Amino acid sequence: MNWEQKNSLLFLIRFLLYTMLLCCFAINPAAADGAPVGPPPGASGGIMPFENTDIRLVNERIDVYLYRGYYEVKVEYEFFNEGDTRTLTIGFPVREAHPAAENIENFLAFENKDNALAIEKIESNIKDYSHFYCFNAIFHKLQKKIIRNQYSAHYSYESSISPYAPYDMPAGYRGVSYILETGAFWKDTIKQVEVYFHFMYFTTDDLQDKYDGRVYKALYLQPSGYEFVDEHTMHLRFRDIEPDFNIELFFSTSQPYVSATSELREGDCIYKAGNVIDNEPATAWIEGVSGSGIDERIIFAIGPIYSKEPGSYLVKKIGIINGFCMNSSLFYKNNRVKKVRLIWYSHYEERPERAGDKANHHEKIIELNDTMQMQFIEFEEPVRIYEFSLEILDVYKGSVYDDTCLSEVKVFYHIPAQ
Ligand SMILES: [Ca+2]
Ligand SMILES: [Ca+2]
Repeated sequence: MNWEQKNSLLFLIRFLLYTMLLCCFAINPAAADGAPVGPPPGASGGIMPFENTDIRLVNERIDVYLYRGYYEVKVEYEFFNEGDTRTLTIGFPVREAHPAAENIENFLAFENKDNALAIEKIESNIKDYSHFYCFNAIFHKLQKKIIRNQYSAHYSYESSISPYAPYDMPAGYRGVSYILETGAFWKDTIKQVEVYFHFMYFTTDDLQDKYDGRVYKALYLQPSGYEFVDEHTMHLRFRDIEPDFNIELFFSTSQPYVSATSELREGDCIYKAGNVIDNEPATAWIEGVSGSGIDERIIFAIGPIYSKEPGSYLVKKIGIINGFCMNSSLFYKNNRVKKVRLIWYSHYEERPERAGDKANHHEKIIELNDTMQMQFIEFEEPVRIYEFSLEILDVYKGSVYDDTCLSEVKVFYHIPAQ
């Protein structure tokens, strides 16, 4: 590797401040902006970033894709070399993960269009960083260069209250972080940094404040100043910055946990309860008892299920796609729900079915339409729901099968005004 060295008192002071800052944020597995790296002066083994005086990081775009069990990050850097042609080792530092979270996986680097660069994992010389993913890139004199990185990572503390959290968070939050500070090792300021968070398995509607005696925000982003581009995309922009901060996102969705009193099995295929929350009308929950499935129930736990704390959500309406909506032929061959009992509990109880707390138990009987469109159970005022179930009371008979189906159930939450 072609190492470069630069060492000034000023740089060391800044570097110390910078590593101190990192310690404060050591809560997530995180990767950072690629920085020019080299061996530290007078030390053997390990590497650390150094200040670069020729190459400017002009623009940077960070796309974070939030999936159910992990997230994926894609970064595109646009560099401009104001000096002579040189080969530089760029290091992407990886922070030691919180023990509850896993580290970064599948790290890749590309230059120009799709030219993959060889990656070498090198020990870090910096406290809190376990190693750097390094690759070499040639920067030609007075030339623009595009470099892309991508990796996947696991969310931090999705199921417990973290003692490391920067503010009080109840259980069930997911954390994502990206260290922007290392971008400051390039020459001058970064002209523009754009960050997009893509919600791949939920929408802004699913972001939900939590209540358990107090209110916890569903979305916490540092720094603030985001905007929603659409219901799946959040955007942040910085102009002309020498980054001295990092990006920290915590979010809480209210994806229900679904179960049912029975599920139809046909060979390897299970028409499981979870099919009603996959945002796919072509998949359905089908009751698994002989006959029409009267009295069978599908149950939605929407409260913070990992928590022993009482908690609940404010629900404004529940959307239902009736029947088996893969196509209209299957819709009419199978039963559809005609009458349903909605039962809900406002707060957590050890055994809600048998509980004697009448104030916590609510129900409502609803007639559903025989249609493939989404229909709604609306509440006059938002109601507090910890858990609810739908019980089949009557059906529209199918022309072929005596199996009752539901394709989708979507909970619409009340989001309080700011
Ligand atoms: Ca479905
Ligand atoms: Ca049946």
